[in-house]
Amino acid sequence: MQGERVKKLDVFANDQFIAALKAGGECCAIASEENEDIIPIDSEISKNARYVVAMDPLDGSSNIDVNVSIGTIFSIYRRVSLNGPGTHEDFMQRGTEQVAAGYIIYGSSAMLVYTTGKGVNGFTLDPSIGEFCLSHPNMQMPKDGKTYSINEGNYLHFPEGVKKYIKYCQEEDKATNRPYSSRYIGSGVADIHRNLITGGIYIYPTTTKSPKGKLRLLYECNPLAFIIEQAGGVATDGYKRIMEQDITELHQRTPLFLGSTEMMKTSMGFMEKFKEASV
Ligand code: FDP
Repeated sequence: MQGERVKKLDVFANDQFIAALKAGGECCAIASEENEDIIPIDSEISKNARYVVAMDPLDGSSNIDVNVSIGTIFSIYRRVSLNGPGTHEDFMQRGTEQVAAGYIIYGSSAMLVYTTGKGVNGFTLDPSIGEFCLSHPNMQMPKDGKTYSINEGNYLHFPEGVKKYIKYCQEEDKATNRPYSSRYIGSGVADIHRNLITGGIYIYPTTTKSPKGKLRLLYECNPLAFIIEQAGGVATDGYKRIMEQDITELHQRTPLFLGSTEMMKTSMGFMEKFKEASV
């Protein structure tokens, strides 16, 4: 490599997105999974910037080295601070305040899935012109599905409602198309993108080891929830809507249940029914 330093892809992606956002002039602060604190932008070009961006520059990090689909997730808020570089407070807004959100999935093609709160559109990268072109207008999540996505290796540590729901998914029942298929890539974007297109449910619950869940509210769950709701699906923490959660920390965690309306209804029914057993 003739003296060049080789960076891990997630660090490289973070640097690239930060540089692009700083050069754009629309963004006055960035919050990233890769940075402990916010990155305020203090430059001439950004002095009238009205937005802040929260991002997970490369989601699914365990899949980077094994050539499996990974993604980028982002969320855009209007600043609440008045002027100058953005502040921590600009990010302490509920998911319902998002102006726009999206993800890019790097799979058999690269695709941008994006919402501004008026439905969801998908754009596929045409490498010959270097542009994302509208390929999936008005994406709608099927109301029901037969795929469940969860890291079943953690089964013993799941809340009782999740354990019972997994057993329900595995039972035979012709009328409801069960048993369902289990599909878990381990890249949130890839699992959720598949379920958005074909119908399904993605669950990352609390575990006895991670009592607050694993995923991050600001730059993973809120943007994904915004997209899924806009496509006609549902996103909760097992009980309550993700986008209505209060946020007090940049890297706050939350359990996530997200998917087709009917599957969400059933899984949340199990959570409610076995609430006591999990406490
Ligand atoms: P990763 O830690 O590999 O970045 O964002 C967190 C995330 O991936 C999600 O993309 C993925 O769905 C989940 O964690 C995988 O976690 P487990 O390995 O615990 O299943």
